Amino acid sequence: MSVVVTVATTGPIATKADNPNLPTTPAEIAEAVGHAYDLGASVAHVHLRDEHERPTADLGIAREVVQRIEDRCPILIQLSTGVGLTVPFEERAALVDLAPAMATLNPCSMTFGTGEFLNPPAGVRDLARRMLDLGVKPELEIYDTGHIDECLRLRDEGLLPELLQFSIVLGVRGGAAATAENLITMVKRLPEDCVWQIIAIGRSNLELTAIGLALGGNARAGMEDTLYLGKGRPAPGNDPLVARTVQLVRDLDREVATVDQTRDLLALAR
Ligand code: KMH
Ligand code: ZN
Repeated sequence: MSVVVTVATTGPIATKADNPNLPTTPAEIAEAVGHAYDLGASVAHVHLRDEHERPTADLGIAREVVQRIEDRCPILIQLSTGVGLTVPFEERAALVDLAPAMATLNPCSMTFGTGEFLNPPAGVRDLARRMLDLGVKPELEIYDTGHIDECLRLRDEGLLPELLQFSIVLGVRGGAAATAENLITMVKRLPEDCVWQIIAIGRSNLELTAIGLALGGNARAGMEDTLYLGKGRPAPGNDPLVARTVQLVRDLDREVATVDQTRDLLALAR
């Protein structure tokens, strides 16, 4: 089966002070996404920043970023409703009203680095219902095994569409560590008939992405997940991170999915 490659150019926390090549303005984000599309990515996971590089759910900035990406390429847009730790849940949730093809759904509150990531049960349910009504496909971000159980509860409550789509996030302080053992444990706990990818934060990014691909998962690449190409080698941008992931897919004798194939593989609304 073809592999869906998602690019995550920016994320909620790092700034240009951490790596000056991090795209943060709408033009920079759209340009990085456009390059990733040219390299083989079919999904863009998008975080927004304000003029001070702070994470934001500002709808004007969101519209501008979406428009710039759409002007550049037909990549499928997945807006992050995680947004950033400082942005209130209701503002984050309102982003799905722009009706992107996809958006993230984080099922549980947790410690996240040195901060708090708030995803209250009632708010998560309202957001899931809104996404279902709007035909916005949720990508379920799971940071520990209990998050899988919570997603299955949402499914049983009729709040999720067919073909659950999971991101197994490993390496966030407050969630499961980025180890192969944790990845295998999480994969074994997933329901049958779902699609998934590993989001490996930090220095194990490449190895765990490779293991995820070998286990049959999809792949994600970009500066949201690691600012480095290797130890002591800051990434000069998103391009080499995406390019090496696409190469990895091909070296494993799998094909990179086109946008059209991705729509089918992820059972997206047409
Ligand atoms: N950077 C991820 C680990 C989301 O996009 O919904 C967390 C995140 C969630 O950014
Ligand atoms: Zn994200």
